[in-house]
Amino acid sequence: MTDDHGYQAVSSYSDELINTPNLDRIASEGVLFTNSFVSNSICAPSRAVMLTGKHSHLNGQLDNGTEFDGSQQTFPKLLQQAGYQTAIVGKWHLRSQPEGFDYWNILPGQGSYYNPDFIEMGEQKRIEGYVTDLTTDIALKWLDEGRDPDRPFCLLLHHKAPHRTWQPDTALLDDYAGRSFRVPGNYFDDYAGREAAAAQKMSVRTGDMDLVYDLKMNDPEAEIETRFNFRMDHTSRMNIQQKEAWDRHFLPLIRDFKEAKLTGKELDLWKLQRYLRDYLACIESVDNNVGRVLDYLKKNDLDKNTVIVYTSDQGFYLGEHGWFDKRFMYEESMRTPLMMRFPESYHINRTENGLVQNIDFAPTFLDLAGVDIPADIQGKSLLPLLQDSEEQASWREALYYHYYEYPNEHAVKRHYGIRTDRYKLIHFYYDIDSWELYDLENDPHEMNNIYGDASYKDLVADLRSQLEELRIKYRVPDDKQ
Ligand code: SGN
Ligand code: CA
Repeated sequence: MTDDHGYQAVSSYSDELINTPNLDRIASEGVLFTNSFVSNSICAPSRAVMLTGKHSHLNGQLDNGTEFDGSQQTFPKLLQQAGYQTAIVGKWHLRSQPEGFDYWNILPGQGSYYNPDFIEMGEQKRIEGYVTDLTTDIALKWLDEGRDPDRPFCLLLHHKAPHRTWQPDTALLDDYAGRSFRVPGNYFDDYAGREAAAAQKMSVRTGDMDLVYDLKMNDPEAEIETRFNFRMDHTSRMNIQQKEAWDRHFLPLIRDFKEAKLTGKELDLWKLQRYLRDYLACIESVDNNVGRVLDYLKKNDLDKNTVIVYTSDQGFYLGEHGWFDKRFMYEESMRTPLMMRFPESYHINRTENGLVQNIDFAPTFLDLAGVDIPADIQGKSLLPLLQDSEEQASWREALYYHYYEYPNEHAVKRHYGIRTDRYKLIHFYYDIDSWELYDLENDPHEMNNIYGDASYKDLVADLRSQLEELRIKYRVPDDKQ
C-alpha cells in the first residue's frame, strides 16, 4: 500500500502521466479493479477501515486527529489466531502501538523521506537511505530472516510515498526536470454551483500550494515568500551526497524561476508541472520497489501460493479541479488503485468492474486464508465476486461515503453520500447545508451539480432513499447527520 497514490498515476489505468511496469505486472497477471473506492478519503481512517472491515463510525477512527483503538478486532489478529505470522513495515499513522503483528517496524507519524527514523518493535532508530527503498529493504529482510518458512504469513508493506511534500530519491531528480505533463481540462475550475468545492484550501493555483514548502523554491537569498512561519529546508535530514545532488538540481532551477518572474496563468501552469515532477518521481521509486518485491517472491517460489495486493490509502488530485490533496467524495480522491494477483490455482485473471470498497479488504483476506468472517464485519469478500456468477449478478449497487475532518487543514467540509454505478449524491453539512448530484456518465469530471434541476427530482428522491437505507444498513448513528 502507498499513501496518496492517485489511480491517474498507475499505467494500468492511464498511461497519460507515468509508466508503472511493476504495478502493471500485478494487474496483468491478476485482477485490475476499475471501480475501487475508499469510504473516507484520508489516511488514518482509511487504514482503520482496512484493518477492521468496518466504516469509520464503527471502528472509531473518524479523522487523523485521534488514536486508533487497537484493542478491537482486526484482520491481522484473526489471521494470527489462525496460525499466520503477521508483520507490518512502513507507514502506520494510527498513533497507538500496532497490535496483532508478530513483527512491526514503522515510521513515526508521517515519517521522513530521507534517512528516516523507524520504530522497530518499540525501538526508534535512524536509517541511512531513501524511505521507499528502506521500507522495502526491511520487508524483504523480514521475509528472508524473520519469517517462519513452515507457517503462512501476512505482510503489510506500507509506503510513505508519494505523500506531501513529494520528495523524490535524489537520483531521480534530473530525470524528471525536462518532462511536461498533461494539464487537466478542469485545472482552472471556478467551482460554480459547488459551494464546498469553492471553500477548500487545497489549490495548486493559490498559496495553498506553497512555492517554498511544497515546490522547493527555497532560494538562498530567502526572497521567495512562504506562507509558513518557517522556511522549509527539505535537505535538513540529508547526508552530504544527497544534499549535493539536491543543490545541483534545485539551485539552477530556483535561479531560473526567479529570473522568469512568472505571474497569472503562466505561474499556475508552472506550479502544476513542478508539483507533478516531484510526485511522479516518488511513484517511480514505488514502482521500482514493488518490482523488487515481486522478484523476491518469484525467486523464492513464494509467488505460487501468495496473494499480492496493491492499493493506496486513498486517491489524490493531480491538478484536477486545480487541486492537490484528497478528502472530497469526488472521483479522484474517492477512488483508489487496486490490483490483486492470485496464485495460479485460482485461475483469476481479468478486469473487475464491480463497485468495491476498502471495507472489503479484511473479509477478503480472511476468506482467502480460510478463516470465518465475523458477522460484524461490514465489507464483503471479493472472492465470490471474482469466482461465482450468482454473486456477480447480485453484487452491491451502491457505496456509502463519509468524511469528517472539518474544521481542519485544507478546509474540506464534512460530507456523506452515495455512489452508484452512474450517479453520486453528496450532502455537505456542519457549517453548510448543501447537496450535490452528478451524472457520472455525462459529467465524469463532476463539474455540473444537477441537484437543483427539476428534471432530476425523482432521481434525487430515489437516491436519497437509497442513501437512507445504506445508513441504516451500516448502522450510522443519527447524530452523525
Ligand atoms: C499532512 C499534510 C496535508 C495532508 C494531511 C493528511 N500536510 O497534514 O496536506 O492532507 O497530512 O494526509 S503536510 O504539510 O504535513 O504535508 S494523510 O494522508 O496522512 O491523511
Ligand atoms: Ca494518505
